[in-house]
Amino acid sequence: MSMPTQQRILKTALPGPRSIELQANRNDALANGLGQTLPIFVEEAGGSIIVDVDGNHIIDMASGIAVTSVGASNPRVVARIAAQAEKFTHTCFLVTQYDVFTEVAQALNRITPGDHAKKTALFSTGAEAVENAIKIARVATGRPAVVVLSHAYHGRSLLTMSMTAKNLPYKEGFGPFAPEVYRAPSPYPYRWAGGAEVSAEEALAALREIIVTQIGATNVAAIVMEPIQGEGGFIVPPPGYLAAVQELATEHGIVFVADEIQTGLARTGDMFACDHEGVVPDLITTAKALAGGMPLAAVTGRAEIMDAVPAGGLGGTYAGNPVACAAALGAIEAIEEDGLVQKARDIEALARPRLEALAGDGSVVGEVRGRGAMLAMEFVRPGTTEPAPEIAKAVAAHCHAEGVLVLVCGTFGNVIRLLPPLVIEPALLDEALTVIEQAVEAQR
Ligand code: PLZ
Repeated sequence: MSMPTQQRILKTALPGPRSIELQANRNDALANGLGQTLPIFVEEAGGSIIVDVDGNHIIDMASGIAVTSVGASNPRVVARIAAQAEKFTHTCFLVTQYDVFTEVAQALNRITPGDHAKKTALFSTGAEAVENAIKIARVATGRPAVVVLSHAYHGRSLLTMSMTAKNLPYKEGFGPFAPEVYRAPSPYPYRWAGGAEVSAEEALAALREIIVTQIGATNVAAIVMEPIQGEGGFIVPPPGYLAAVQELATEHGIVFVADEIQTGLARTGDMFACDHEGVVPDLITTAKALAGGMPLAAVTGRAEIMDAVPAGGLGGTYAGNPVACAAALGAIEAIEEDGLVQKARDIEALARPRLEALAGDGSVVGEVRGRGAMLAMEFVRPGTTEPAPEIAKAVAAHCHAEGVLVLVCGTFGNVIRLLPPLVIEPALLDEALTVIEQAVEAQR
């Protein structure tokens, strides 16, 4: 296996002629509902470089939405995939079993927050993991209601779409939605009503009011939260908030589910974002970075909750596919052996000050936030906090034209997020940041 040169190389304008050709076929063959960020077609990818069909080397600041944290085509992952594929690719774990499934479960039981007795079930996608966490919590509690936050993203299936906050493009026209989903205000310090910095107590009071007064705590099966909201705009709650939510959940026999699908597995500079504040959720959902690019997801949590569903109640034809499980063992090994938690912190140390230098009075950058290698800039009309999605779009387009792949997110579409592979070389990160700085400067 050859690793592409870890350098930005532009041979054509982006997209190049070959990508433009393939785009025409794509448009003829594919359903319109499938979106795209950068209309290039990929030939190969390795480390933090994506090579397109025109030979352009693009710096990856997206990791396929926080998936290839160990780098694209990580050798440990690729070797395990190849070895497993040689042996067998599928049996369906519900039919005949294989030990690599158990090994992934053991690893997750070990690395997730808390040292209580834990159990794991594996699935294929993040949405499936969240759905199953709710199934488990409902059986364990005998209650129906699910409480989520504004700005939340939990998936595109019926239940998880219902839990997702943003209408366009995720929900418009797709109703009716799943019942018994309730929403509390997200503590979004930059945009809390009145412009005040929200305190953990204030945000908790709003959550308590909805749970205790409106729904009735004895009707609530689960509170589901992303410890740092991802698609919603990399929103970091005030310190102490998550711990207080876990306490509230425990007080009322509610299952607290931390959706760490985007934040998990070293991304934020801790193995899990909950670790940063010593929060131990009852259940935790993982996916994305878990298997270095193969589709694998998990629910891990307190053994007594996980065991509430009788045999046969959980599963899926592909749930815990052996090739994906083998990839996960490679990815977890890379995270642990190659010190990727520390690498995420190093990325923050290098990137954050440079992003922060772009913010300030009269800047289009209203706020820089995030943690570890999960960093974002929120764009506003200068001198206000009014969202400026057109500026975020222009900055992203500038970066894309220069061969730096960044992603836009946020409820208002005005946030640029950086999710580089944790293995990114400092020189390459430095170059990507220079392009990003130029793109922001061009908007001043
Ligand atoms: N929970 C916190 O971030 C996936 C969505 C991409 P799946 N986020 C990327 C898109 O537009 O479809 C995500 C997440 C959190 C759940 C999910 C869902 O994970 O693997 O996409 O189903």
